[in-house]
Amino acid sequence: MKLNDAQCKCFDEGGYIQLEGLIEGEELSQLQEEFTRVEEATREDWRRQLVEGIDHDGYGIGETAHVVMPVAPHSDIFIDLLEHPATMPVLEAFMGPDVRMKDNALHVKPAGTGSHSEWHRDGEKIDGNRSTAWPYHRAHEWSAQDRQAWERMRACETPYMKIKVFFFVYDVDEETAPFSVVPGSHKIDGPPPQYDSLEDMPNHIKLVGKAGDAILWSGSIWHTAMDNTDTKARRMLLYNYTHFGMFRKPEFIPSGEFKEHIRRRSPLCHQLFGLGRMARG
Ligand SMILES: O=C(O)CCC(=O)C(=O)O
Repeated sequence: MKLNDAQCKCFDEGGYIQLEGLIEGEELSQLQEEFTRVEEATREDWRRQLVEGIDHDGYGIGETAHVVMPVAPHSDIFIDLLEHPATMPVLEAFMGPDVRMKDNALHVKPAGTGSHSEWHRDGEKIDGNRSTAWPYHRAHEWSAQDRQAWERMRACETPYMKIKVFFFVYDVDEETAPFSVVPGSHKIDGPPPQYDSLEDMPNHIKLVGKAGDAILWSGSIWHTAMDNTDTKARRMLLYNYTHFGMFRKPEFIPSGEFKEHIRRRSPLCHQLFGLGRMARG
């Protein structure tokens, strides 16, 4: 699935896009089943971590979020979503031919919990420094072949450094801690302003939707999770993409049996896991 010109403009100007109904019917039921299986299987570990003390992470692991990172080794269905045929063309059109997964997670935000984040934009460690710039700083170092591939696939002037894809596994309403953004803020310099209440951020919008929808967003956009004031948990799958050669934590680099498993999958999958670049015709 390729975005039309209006959708491309919308993503580039707004810094995000929501794609509806990417997973439906039997596939959605299977995804929900697998999600529940992993959530149940890891619940005790999560509770233990809460008691023993936890390494709080960008996704808010703690009382306000049950997070399983990485989730990919838990089921092929989670790997399928990493290389989903509707999201990959968007990632390539805005990032280029060397896109690679940085991290992936199952994320449950329990009913009645406060937000696990504040308004922020994601930063990346670049040459030892944390940067929040949205253009990819090393695109000028691409090989001639990559530059040609980019000319064929690109839908924007300058490749983005980071895009994240969040799949809604169940419906997300205004009360269900919706992921929220300030459209267009991905190209503004500097950190977002802070307010006493997350709700006070001017011009923010709450990205609500149905199970099976996905939101794709620039890591540089001002964003946060809202409070979950609902009686149901928010359940999402999070995929984070940067470029081949950029930093990632060791737990996201496949090893052992899982690496062999990935080797049996598509060339695109090899690339996304960083096992090797995919040939581009
Ligand atoms: O869980 C959320 O909605 C917020 C996630 C977030 O802040 C991030 O991915 O940087």
